[in-house]
Amino acid sequence: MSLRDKITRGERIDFDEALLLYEMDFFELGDLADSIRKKKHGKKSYYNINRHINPTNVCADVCKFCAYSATRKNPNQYTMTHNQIMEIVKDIDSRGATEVHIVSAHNPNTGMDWYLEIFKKIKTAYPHLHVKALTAAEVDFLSRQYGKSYDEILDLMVENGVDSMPGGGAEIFDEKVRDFICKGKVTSDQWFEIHRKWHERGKKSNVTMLFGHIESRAHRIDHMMRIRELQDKTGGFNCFIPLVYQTENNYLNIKEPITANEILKTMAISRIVLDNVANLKAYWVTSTVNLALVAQEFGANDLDGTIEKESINSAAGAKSANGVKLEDFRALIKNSGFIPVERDSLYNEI
Ligand code: V47
Repeated sequence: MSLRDKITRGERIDFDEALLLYEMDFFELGDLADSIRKKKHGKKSYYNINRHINPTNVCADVCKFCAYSATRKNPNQYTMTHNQIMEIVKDIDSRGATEVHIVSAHNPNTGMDWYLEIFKKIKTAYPHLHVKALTAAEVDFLSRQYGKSYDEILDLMVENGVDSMPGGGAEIFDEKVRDFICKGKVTSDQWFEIHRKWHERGKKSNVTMLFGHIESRAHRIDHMMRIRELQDKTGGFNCFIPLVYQTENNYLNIKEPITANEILKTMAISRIVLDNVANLKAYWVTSTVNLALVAQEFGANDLDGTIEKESINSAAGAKSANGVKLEDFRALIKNSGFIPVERDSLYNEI
């Protein structure tokens, strides 16, 4: 049986087969991913009305790909007060947002309550807002910094009103690549341990992959395989988000950025390999809006959201600092031949 037939029949493929997909004709590969997308989601493309808040850029860890952290190339440190964060939340709530996505650097100076109590404040004032917050990298940082176990931190997150966890900090799971690009931060095993424990609490999370830097195709496939393995056990991942590495203002110093073809191939392959993860997000912030629209033909069924403000990827060159207008976003999805559908953070249609 050919690989194409195997995939068309819905059979699971292994590591070597997944790697072979990179050699397949570009449009044939896109067609295969698209047929899976159509079976699962038809022509619907999901988005949500959300706001990213990055409350501090002071960081105890050093990741070579990061342009956001203030301890490196960016001399402008900031740490928001809870009042400043609440002002932002008040504003977005009045304009119809359903989700706040809160991710910080690893700031050793704020105390643990600064990280956790803000969620309770948001939930108390806006119980209808979904709070997606704290990556596994932050959980690991808080655990190390304040001598608490992962279980204790995760329980505090639940108590304080965190609804789901974002997928950041995954980077590339291969240990050698990880050691080079972000040594000292949460390890791959720890990243999975934290998400497994979170899923065991009945909660959902996302998972990212940072690609287009020093990793090989095999590292990307390995990354996907590890995700598929945990998802078989817990079913807790809502969405896979391949993040395209942005080249500016960081220490990885990649001279040849990844091509659009390779990005689309990787999206399509992830749709095929991750047969147990329902949603594939083309995160327009790192892929550009135009390529995210094309990615809809290569398996992607989610375009994230309006975002409004974003600091991590835009620091490294992404053109995302001010988000995108809702009407423009819907029109773009429609004009590209898909049906824009607003979703909540757990992928219920609104
Ligand atoms: O973990 C850092 C990445 C991530 C760069 O869960 C970079 O819904 C590209 O995780 N080039 C944070 N990427 C963002 C993130 C995310 C984004 C959108 C949605 C969700 C979700 C999660 O940003 C970090 C890191 O992998 N990042 N530097 C860079 N130079």
